[in-house]
Amino acid sequence: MSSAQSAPPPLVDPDAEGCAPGQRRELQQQRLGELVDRLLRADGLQARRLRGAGVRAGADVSLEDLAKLPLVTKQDLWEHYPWGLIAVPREQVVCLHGSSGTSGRPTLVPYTAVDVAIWADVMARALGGAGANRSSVIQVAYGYGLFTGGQGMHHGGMRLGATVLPLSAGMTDRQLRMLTDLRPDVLCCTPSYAIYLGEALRASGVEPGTGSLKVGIFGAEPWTEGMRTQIESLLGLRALDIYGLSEIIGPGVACESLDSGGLLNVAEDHFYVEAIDPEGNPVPDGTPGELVFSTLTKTGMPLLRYRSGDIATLSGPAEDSPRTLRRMSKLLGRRDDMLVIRGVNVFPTEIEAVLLADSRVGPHYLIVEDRRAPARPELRVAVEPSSEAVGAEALATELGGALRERLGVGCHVRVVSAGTVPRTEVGKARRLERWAEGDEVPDRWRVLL
Ligand code: DLL
Repeated sequence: MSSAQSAPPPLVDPDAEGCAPGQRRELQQQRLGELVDRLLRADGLQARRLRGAGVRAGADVSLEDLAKLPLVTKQDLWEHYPWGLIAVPREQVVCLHGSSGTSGRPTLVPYTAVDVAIWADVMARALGGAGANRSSVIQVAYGYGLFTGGQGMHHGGMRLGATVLPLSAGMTDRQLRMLTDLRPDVLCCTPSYAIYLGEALRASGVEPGTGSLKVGIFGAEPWTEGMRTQIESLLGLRALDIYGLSEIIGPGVACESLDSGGLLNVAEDHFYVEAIDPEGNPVPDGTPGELVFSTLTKTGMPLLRYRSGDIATLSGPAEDSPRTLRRMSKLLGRRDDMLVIRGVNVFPTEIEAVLLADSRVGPHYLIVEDRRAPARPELRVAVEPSSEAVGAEALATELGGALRERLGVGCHVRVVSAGTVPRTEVGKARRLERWAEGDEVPDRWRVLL
């Protein structure tokens, strides 16, 4: 770890992270042309759509006109399962990764050696921006497997020259043992597992701040500023956000650094980012929009204008930082997670922000969108008290009031006994349930009615 956390951590790749924005734009323009040429040569779905839009060569396309080009969606990838929109001969594919997805069918993504090298580079930058260096020991508690979390951190840590401890997710006793025996300074895992681990650490008698950890790099699922505070106090470290998606590369598409002012630096020399409204029009910086990425340099499954479904705001680089990359906010939600309750748009993250701002609420909770009576959709929230001393009735009433004020819509809050909400040890937390017309409410959730 860099010893002085107040000084910005040094750039791992100064040309890429610190060049003048105008110079980067020229590089992006050149790479965009090369990407379009690669897609046209591959002669697949994206080439057909490009030709349909009148594009005959990379030279026809400019960054200014990008918004006029066709978009690619997850549906397109599913329709080309299992090899996706592969653009190279199969022999050039060195590995596949992907995500299990909520609708059953995984999204698989083929990587070439070039792609893995890009991934290692952007992940080394992410780790460096968090203060890690060659002497760091990085405990990787993201899952290893098809999921990109473990492997992405692993590639980046090795590229940085640090020592990687590939524990994967779960087996909490072993995680605690390694924290004690090897004294890692960097922890990488999902934010929900960070809380789980922090609670386990505390239960084992270790006081926060007395351990070796200095920074944690948490992502792969939504988490709020409230969770950040909770994780920092449980684990005694600085908690940073990292964002990515398998379709684009995995983790490392964007990441917070110690000096990025709470926003995430986008690796925009490799992944050009746009934010669009539901009609597909670009939104100005600072306005929430759906993130759309173009993989300027990837070769296995290059994507032009991939709709991520993720909502965030974009902004320029941090002032006074050597990093000149554009930044994105923490994710505000997903296009398809947006709940419309009696005409009011609600993102689960807004509910979480209210819950986690109240110290009487424990870290495990569940949000239910109840549409069993389609004409009268309801929001239900189950929370666990943070201690036995908490008065359940008063908490439920006060949270109900705070939620109505924040969301503009009423919400049924139930305080359930500790241990009722399912825990996440491995994989991503599920904090949102949806009940549709005709659904039976599972027995364990009758308490919510
Ligand atoms: O979750 C890649 C990743 C691994 C990111 C480890 C960070 C750390 P997928 O499994 O394909 O890839 O899921 C991608 O997860 O579209 C977001 O909706 C969500 N997501 C990823 N990072 C964040 C984050 C990995 N920091 C999907 N905050 C994305 C909120 C996130 N949601």
